[in-house]
Amino acid sequence: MISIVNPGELATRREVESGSNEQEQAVKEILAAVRAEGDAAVRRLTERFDGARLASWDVTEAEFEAAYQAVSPEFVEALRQAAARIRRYHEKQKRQSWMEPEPDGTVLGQLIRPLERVGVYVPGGRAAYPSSVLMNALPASVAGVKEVVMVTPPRPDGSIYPPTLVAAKEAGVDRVLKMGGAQAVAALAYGTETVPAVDKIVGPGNVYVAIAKRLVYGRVDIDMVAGPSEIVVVADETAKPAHVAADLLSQAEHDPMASAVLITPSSVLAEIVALELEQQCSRLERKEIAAASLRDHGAICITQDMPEALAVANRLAPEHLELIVADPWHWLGRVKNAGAVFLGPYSPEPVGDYFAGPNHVLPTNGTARFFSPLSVDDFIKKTSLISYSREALLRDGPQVMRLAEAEGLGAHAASIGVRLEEEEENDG
Ligand code: HSO
Ligand code: ZN
Repeated sequence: MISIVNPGELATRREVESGSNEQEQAVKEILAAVRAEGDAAVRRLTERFDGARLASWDVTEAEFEAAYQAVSPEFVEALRQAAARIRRYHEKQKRQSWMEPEPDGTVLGQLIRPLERVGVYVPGGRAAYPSSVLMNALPASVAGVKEVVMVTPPRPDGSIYPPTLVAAKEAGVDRVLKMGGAQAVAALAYGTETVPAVDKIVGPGNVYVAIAKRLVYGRVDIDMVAGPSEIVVVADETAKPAHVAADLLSQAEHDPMASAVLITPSSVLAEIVALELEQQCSRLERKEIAAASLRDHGAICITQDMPEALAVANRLAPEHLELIVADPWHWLGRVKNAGAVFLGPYSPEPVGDYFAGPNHVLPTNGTARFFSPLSVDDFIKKTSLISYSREALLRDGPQVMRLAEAEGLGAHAASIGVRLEEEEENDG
């Protein structure tokens, strides 16, 4: 089922679908319709694509209450504990505004301000993960965003998957709107009679949602477009094969396009994990998905030694990297590219997907070379502060004028010059 390969045979990137021309054309038409007609277009498209006729798309308090009744109290409690841990972790990411006086009285600094309003897209159907609602909405709330608006496509009867609604409440989402697809992205980007325009749209969606986000980027900010899940496990002979196989399968079950790779210097471990994968996969509810993922995008890679294993992992730059080795903290020093690192035998990746605290929205498909996990930073912006003193302007003014003149920008030079001349007159 899974192939055993040499380091040289490992593919580093997968072709991820970015949408066809026809799909892009369809999305452009939807964006234009919502922009021109507002709510009427969203209503029409929701009927067409989701088969739902809605009196109102705002989820009411009564609907939230019904959602709580529909899930188990144990689920609510687990979600609450997860939310508390995620909140606490993200609190540590908050930055302070700063101001620094210089001896001459000049003050420079940086203001940190939250975005005013953010839209969180939550897919419908089976990909409606309550955990992702927490991971997208909580950092916004910690950043101090005034209003978090969530959109999610309704089921044909106009309802929303109850765990999604419970997660929205627990994450402090202010409004949940029953709309999805490119029309929901358009409504958030342009605003309609009833939907306020937001400053940023985050959250995963299907190819139409991804195209729509790409097209509205610039009018609003967007998060990166996440690809299928990935896991790389670097393990040595101290790792339990059953654990390694279970962890690989935990990501393989997400998507036939997901990728799960074991890198190990131990050929013995490699052989046993291959057998374990067969056995464990056959017992999974989602065995078809996991098997397709392992067959098409999975691999076990045998290396000479641990340094080579880490070098291969860095080349893959995986979304998730597990180090199940004798001294994981020692090898951490060699990790350059990974969205999240899981150290030691008691840190299976799902603990990070749901509970530990760090965000599970992570860079995929090799982009951990330059992208970071979703964080509070994604929901703030910075403003530079400059307050020059008289003394400083007299000192630096001539230099500024030289630079302006070299660029042929006389008005720039004059805005300095007029002040310097005035000061000279006053002195003389
Ligand atoms: N592993 C996924 C997140 C997720 N797993 C949600 C379960 N639910 C991408 O990091
Ligand atoms: Zn997962």
